[in-house]
Amino acid sequence: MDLRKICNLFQINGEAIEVEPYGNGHVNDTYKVTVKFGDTLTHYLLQRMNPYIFNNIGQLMSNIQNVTDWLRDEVIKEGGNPFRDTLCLIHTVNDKSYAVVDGDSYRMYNFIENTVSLNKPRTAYDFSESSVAYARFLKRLTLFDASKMNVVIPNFHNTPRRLYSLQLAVKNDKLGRLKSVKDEVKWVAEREKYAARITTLLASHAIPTRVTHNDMMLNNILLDEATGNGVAVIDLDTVMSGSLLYDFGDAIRFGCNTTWENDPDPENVHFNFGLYKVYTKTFIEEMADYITPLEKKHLVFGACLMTYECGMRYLTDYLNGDLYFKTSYDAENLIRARTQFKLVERIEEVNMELTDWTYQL
Ligand code: ADP
Ligand code: GN1
Ligand code: MG
Repeated sequence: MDLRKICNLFQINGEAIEVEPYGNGHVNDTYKVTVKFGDTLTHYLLQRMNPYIFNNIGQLMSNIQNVTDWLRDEVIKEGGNPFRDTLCLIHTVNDKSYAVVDGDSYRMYNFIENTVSLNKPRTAYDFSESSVAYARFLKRLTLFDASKMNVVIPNFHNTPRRLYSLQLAVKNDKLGRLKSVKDEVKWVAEREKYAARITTLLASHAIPTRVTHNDMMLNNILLDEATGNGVAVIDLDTVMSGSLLYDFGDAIRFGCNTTWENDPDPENVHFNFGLYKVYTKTFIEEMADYITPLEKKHLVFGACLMTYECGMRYLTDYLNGDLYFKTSYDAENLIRARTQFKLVERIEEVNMELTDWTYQL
C-alpha cells in the first residue's frame, strides 16, 4: 500500500505529500513524512514495527504509550517542551496508538526538528550531552511503576540466556556456517564467567532493578543539530526493567569504539579512553544522588559485558541466517561480531585502570 495512504490513517494535520526512508536503525523501518496544510509543511515520523522482533505489538505499544505519557508529564513539570524534549505518539483517526495495514503495524510520532542522531560523536561535547540526556531520562522514570510494563522481549539482557542461544545456534548450525566461526565460538566460551555477573547482582538485590532503556546507543539520542545539546531519548521499544549498567555499558560500547561496527579489519578497533572519561564524568555528576557505590564499581564491567553480549548476538544471528539484525551482505553479522570481540579485548587491557579511575569520581 502507498505509505502516504497509511499516513492519512493518523491524526495528521493536513495531507501526507511525501514519505522518505529515514535514519539507519537496525530494527524498524523508519520514514520522514511531510504533511501539507495550506502553505504549511509539517513533518512526522512513521515507523513500521519489526514483526520478527516484536510479536506482540499490542503489548509493545501499551508500553510506549505509558512511557511517553509519563515522560510528557515530567517534561511539562520541568517547564520543558513536550513536543521536542520527548516522543509523543500521534494516534490514528480512530484514536488507536497504531494502525495495522495488510498485516503490518505502523505508528507515528512527532518529528523532532533540527536534531541529529549520530553514529559517532562529532565532538566530546556531543558525547557528554548524550550522557546528560540519558541521565535525565533515567531520573524522569525513577518513580514510574515498572510493574505496568510488559516484557516485550523476554531475557533481552539476560546474558546467560544469550550464551545459551549461541550454543543452540552452534548445535543446529542451520546454514553450515559454523566451520568459519570456530575461533569466535571458542573465544566466547573462554569468557563464560562474565555472563551471569550482572544478572546475579540484580537477582540478589545487591544492585537496584530500575526502569531502563536497554538500547542506549548514541544514535538513540537526538542532539540539537547546531549546539549539540541533548534533546530527546528515542527508540523506546525496549524500555523495561533492567540495570543502568546495561544502558551505560551500551552507550560506551557504541560510542567509544574508534571504528565502525562493520569494519572488516578488527585491528582498527580501539577503545577511546578520552570519550569514556567525558561520558562517565558527566553521567556520575548527573546521577550523583541516584547511583549506588556497587553500580559505580561495575560501570566498566557493564561496558565489557554489553560488548560481549552484543558480539554474541551478532554471531548467533550469523549462524541462524541473519534473521534478526538487518544486514546488507552475507558476512556482515560475523564482521560485526568480530569488532565487538576485539573491543572486549581492548576494554580488558585497560579494565583495572578504568575501573579505578571511575570509582574515584
Ligand atoms: P530503530 O529501532 O530501527 O533503531 P529508531 O526508533 O531508533 O529505530 O529510529 C531510527 C532513526 O530515525 C533514529 O536513529 C533517528 O535518526 C530517527 N528518528 C526516530 N525518531 C525520530 C523523531 N521522533 N524525530 C526525528 N528523528 C527520529
Ligand atoms: C539494535 O534498533 P537499534 O539499531 O537501535 C538492537 C540493540 C543492539 C543494536 C546493535 C531491539 O538496536 O539491542 O544493541 O541493534 N535493538 C533490538 O547495533 O534488538
Ligand atoms: Mg535506534
